[in-house]
Amino acid sequence: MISKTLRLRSTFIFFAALVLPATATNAQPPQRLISKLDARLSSSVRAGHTDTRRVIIRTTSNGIPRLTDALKANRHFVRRLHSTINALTAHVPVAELEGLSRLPFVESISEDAIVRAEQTSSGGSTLRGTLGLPVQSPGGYGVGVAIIDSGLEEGPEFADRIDGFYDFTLGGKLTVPSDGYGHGTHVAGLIAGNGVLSDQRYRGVAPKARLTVLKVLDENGQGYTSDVINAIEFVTKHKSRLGIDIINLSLGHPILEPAATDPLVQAVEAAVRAGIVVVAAAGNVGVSPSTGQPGYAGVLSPGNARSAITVGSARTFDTNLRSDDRVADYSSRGPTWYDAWAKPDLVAPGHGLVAAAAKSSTLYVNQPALRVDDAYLRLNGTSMATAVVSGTVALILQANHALTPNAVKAILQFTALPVRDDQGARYDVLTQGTGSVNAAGAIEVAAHIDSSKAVSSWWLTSTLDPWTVIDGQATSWAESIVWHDAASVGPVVAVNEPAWSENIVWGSDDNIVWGSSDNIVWGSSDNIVWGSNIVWGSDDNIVWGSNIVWGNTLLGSVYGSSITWGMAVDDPSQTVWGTLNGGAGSTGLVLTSP
Ligand SMILES: [Ca+2]
Repeated sequence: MISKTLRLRSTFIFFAALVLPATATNAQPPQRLISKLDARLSSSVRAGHTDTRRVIIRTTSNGIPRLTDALKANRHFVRRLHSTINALTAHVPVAELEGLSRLPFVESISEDAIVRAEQTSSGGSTLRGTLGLPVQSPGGYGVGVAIIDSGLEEGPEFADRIDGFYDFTLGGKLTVPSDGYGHGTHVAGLIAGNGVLSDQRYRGVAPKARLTVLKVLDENGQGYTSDVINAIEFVTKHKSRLGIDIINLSLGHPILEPAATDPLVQAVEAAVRAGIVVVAAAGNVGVSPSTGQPGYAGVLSPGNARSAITVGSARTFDTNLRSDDRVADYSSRGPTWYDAWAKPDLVAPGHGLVAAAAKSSTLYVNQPALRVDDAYLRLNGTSMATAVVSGTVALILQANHALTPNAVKAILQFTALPVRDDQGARYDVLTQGTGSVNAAGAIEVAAHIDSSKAVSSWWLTSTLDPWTVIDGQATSWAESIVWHDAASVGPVVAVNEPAWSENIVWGSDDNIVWGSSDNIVWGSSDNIVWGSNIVWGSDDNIVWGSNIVWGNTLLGSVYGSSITWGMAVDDPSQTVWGTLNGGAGSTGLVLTSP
């Protein structure tokens, strides 16, 4: 019992791979903004420019008619209406911008098109855009997110949306919010920061969501498994009272035992059974330290919980466009140790993301190179990607609050947009899951589901096009999910499957029938999905040779000599899985400990 307790209190690995200090820049001091105007427009107004600009003006929810009247009265040309975001694009002389901004129903004025180029060059401001989301909405209104992390530093980015702060490094005491490390505040900012300190440039994914924060990591980003479990249990027990729909876990530790006995996994599974969507980081250990090559089996606990939504990190290169995205090398790949389950479930933007800074935190104080505009930090990692998915889940639930965690996960996988490598080939499913999160597509599906339809019947209320247009580029959805070890192709989210109506453990029921579900995720040992550079079973080339992650001693003692899994490969679909090689029969794969 004593040794068990000690092992549970294993140290966490903190996932935000820090951005290295950039070369010194000769940045100009930030210019104070004129209220409601973006930086360039503020500068132009101050300089007394006399030209006319093309600007995007956002209004309060009912402000568009009054704004249109005001513009027409001054004979200004309204170019385009953006009704879903309560905005329009118009041509307005610089000299009139400040006066226009004072109208009570005007929320902000931004330069059109040119602002986007500014955002690209400065980076980090394309998060909502690349998710297919307008700047202003949706915001996850009415949805509650529990963030189990290093805490949170209060500020205008979160205003009055913090429902409670519980310090589980002190046994779960209800206390005043704080964040000694700064990681939790950044995660919270990505999920729900309102961008008020950047004129919405660094607005989070669900800026109307409510937050409950449970501190489990210290000022160095470390904590104990037991504290995390306590926090998850607390949230699960008080789900209704606290109004929590989602748990964000941007943390984890090496997988030390099968999921069936892993206590952290069990806590996660219990939370999901209680109806909470749990989003977990895959880990940042995708690269073998000995070879510098991406490798497999680096997913950490609790990312090995089948019902969790396990998230890897994609690089967006600060463009909305999806075709230039790549999976980050450091993003942990599947399969999971012991169980050999397919993970991650999907990837999400996680690299170079800018979000709220905790100004008293270790990260902010000791790492000035991470700061952006004083009020923000730029961080990388699957922690950040996890937060992006948690925010997306809040938007999905806002669109349809009746969806179960399994249904939410299926929708996320089904609508994900597959990412391709430099050669144009799809990353395999153990690297990216089904693809990179597609908030716009996922919301569209969720909004068209009638959850009152009988189990096993069609529940979509209209026909949907299985693609999403982002930055003018139409990209097809993955249109598949991974259930157990099989890739299921077909209209799996169009029907109210038993697995969507009940909170059974994801992948546990072999009797579910849908589409063609025989496509095993990984191939035979001769046709390994992970490419020629990685030789499975050789401790020089794989992630688990790393002392940081596993440690030879630990592996030897926990593991014994080997584990084995074998999967028959039955007609895998090249079109779905890209790099997966076919071929019937399999000798199975044998993992040997280093
Ligand atoms: Ca991009």
